Amino acid sequence: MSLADSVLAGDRLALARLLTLLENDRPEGLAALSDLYPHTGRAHRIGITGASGTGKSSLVNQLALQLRQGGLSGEGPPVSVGIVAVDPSSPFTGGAILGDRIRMRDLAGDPGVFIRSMASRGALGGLARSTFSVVQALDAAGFDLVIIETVGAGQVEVDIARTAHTTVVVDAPGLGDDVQAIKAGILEIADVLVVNKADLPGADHTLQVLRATLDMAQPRPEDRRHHAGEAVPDAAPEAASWKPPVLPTVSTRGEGIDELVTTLVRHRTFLGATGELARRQREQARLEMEMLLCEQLTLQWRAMQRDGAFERALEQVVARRVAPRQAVEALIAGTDM
Ligand SMILES: Nc1nc2c(ncn2[C@@H]2O[C@H](COP(=O)(O)OP(=O)(O)O)[C@@H](O)[C@H]2O)c(=O)[nH]1
Ligand SMILES: [Mg+2]
Repeated sequence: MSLADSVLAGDRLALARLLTLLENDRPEGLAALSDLYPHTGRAHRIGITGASGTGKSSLVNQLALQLRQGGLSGEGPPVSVGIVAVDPSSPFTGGAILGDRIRMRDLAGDPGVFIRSMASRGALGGLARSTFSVVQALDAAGFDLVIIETVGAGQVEVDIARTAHTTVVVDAPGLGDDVQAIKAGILEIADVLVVNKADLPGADHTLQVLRATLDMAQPRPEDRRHHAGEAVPDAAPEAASWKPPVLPTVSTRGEGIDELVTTLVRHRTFLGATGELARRQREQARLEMEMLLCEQLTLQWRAMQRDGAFERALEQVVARRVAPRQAVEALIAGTDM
């Protein structure tokens, strides 16, 4: 049986092997993923992002437990959950990953749950790209839900969050990062906001600040669609707008998780009913293709260059004799400097 067939048949060891191949950019992995791609598109992808220590991993743990026990409605059949934890701030296979494993121990041994931790890849964009691949593999493997936990710090994390259908931004009181989150442009990608650690003092204040900020920042639906570059002509305007709710949770005690699950289901319904789901899926495919195109073109171009041409051009730029744009134009034109 091929690797792709084993993954489709539900073989978890084969899935783990595939994910390792994908993380290491191995051709066998990429070939298997190409075979699996037609089987993707079924999972609902939920991105969970926010500053370190806000309680994202604890929240993911609770979400998964809830979904395994009561499904999407609280009393429905359990849904299977694939979890990808991405933490570029811990490039070593120590701390955060071990922490995630331990916190997610409640889920260990449940065949309906699969947890994968990913650390940073060296190459720029490498982490986002390998995360896309891992999420696709979990989708093809048949998980109903794929949860992607990222530390919302920079562009890479925002890119990763964009692979989600529903993005949950997690904040917590006392971290002073209400403003930081807004700076990072992270609020703009939030479909749902969670103020976790609602048991701590200051939680009400954080809830208020976020609600007020959203009221100010919320673009009108028309603007949103204009910004997205694609109209949704057949959707009624009122149905086409979604105001991100702000929900308090205490993930250490499992409080507020029911409401979060209900909201996630409601958002999924909204996406489907307004055509936004199809639009997001198209944008995701576009983002991934553009990323791959940049990467492949750069690799091809590098292979064609005379040895040291880039370094020589770099010297000229560092010495301020040539502007970066001029240097790049010369490199592409093949004029050595
Ligand atoms: N008081 C309180 N602590 C929490 C809550 N959720 C998580 N924590 C604690 O916050 C710390 C960071 O949690 P973690 O889930 O690793 O955060 P992450 O870095 O965002 O993934 C841990 O010590 C958790 O036990 C909560 O709702 N209330
Ligand atoms: Mg975490």
